[in-house]
Amino acid sequence: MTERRGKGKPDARDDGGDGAVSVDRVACLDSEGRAVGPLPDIAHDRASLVALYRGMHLNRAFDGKAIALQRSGRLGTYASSLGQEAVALGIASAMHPDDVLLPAFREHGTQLWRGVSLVELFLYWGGDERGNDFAGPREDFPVCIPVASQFPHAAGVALALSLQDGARAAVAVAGDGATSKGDFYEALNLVGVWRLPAVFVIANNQWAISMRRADQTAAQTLAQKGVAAGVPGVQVDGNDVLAVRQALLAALERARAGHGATLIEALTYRLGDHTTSDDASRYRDDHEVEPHRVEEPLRRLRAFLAAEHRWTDDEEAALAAACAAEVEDAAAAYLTMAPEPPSAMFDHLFATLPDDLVSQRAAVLAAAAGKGGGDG
Ligand SMILES: Cc1ncc(C[n+]2csc(CCOP(=O)(O)OP(=O)(O)O)c2C)c(N)n1
Ligand SMILES: [Mg+2]
Repeated sequence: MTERRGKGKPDARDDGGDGAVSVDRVACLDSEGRAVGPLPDIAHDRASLVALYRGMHLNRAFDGKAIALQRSGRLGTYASSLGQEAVALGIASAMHPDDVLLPAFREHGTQLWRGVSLVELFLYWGGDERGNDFAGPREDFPVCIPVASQFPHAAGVALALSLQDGARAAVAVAGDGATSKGDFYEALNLVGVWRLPAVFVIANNQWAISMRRADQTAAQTLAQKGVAAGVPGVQVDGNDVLAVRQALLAALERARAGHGATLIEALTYRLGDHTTSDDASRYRDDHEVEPHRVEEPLRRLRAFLAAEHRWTDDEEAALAAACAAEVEDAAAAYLTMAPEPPSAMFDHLFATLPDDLVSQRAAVLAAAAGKGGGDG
């Protein structure tokens, strides 16, 4: 692992702005999968690396199927994580099972690794609240669509965890655009001043829908946004799963030791559309995207596996086929499940329905019954 302190401008706005702030940057592998310095132990452990690689493959297979289902009218609007799989798996593989994840909406790979099932993910993206009631990590938060609102929640979770035995941490994930929100700054301030066991991960994929990173904020890096809150910020190569994992391990260790929160900016790129409702070609030239395809994380880890662990084409084909089959089976199971009645939107939100919503719930059911639906 290589750590550089304040050298160059790895993800800077190229405006020569003054007041540059030094941030560390973590990297393990270059885009061809070659070591850029001493590697962490996991790099020498074939089985663990293959497990990570499998997690990234499964993430990508899920993405592909989800988009196909949306295009054929069998899933709702979907947010792809194409190109961001190293962020997802780097986070997942560093966390303890009893840490608490507060994801945004592209952390499918993190959720899968932590035990959310493929069927539950399909259900969620199909608009079925049962997908958020996952059997696996019961204390993890569901997908968070309101941008940056997971950060105040994470501060609250971290406060609760700090009042317990201090052995657990809250990990919140969001995008570059989320760092422009008040929620982000307020939560960062709290986890800083109360030295809470929290890790805030920013998946900087360079775009917030159609807005470029450089048009979003004048900060030279997003990591340095921690400085004013007294929270150390670090940049990491977000296409390098080993580097993301190392950055998370260090931050989690710090949190568990009672030293407080860390802000991690993972530099990556959104290779796909913002969601299935978007058409990025309307605001982004393919020439810009092309070089980032070479940087993408699966290609990189595969190159390392081939060079250092004799990963073969046959093993690659078998792994891809196994992931595809797992996703197909889950999609088939999802498609055979009867949807919940429309009253489910009330039932999953409240333990006890407030009085003023009782009549609304009844009206929804009556309307559904009128259309041949019902509560059945
Ligand atoms: C509070 C709020 N405002 C606006 C939106 C609409 N919206 C959804 S995603 C998004 C951009 C998010 O960009 P970024 O934080 O970089 O995450 P990315 O989508 O790139 O992963 C916006 C504005 C929203 N979901 N929530
Ligand atoms: Mg973004």
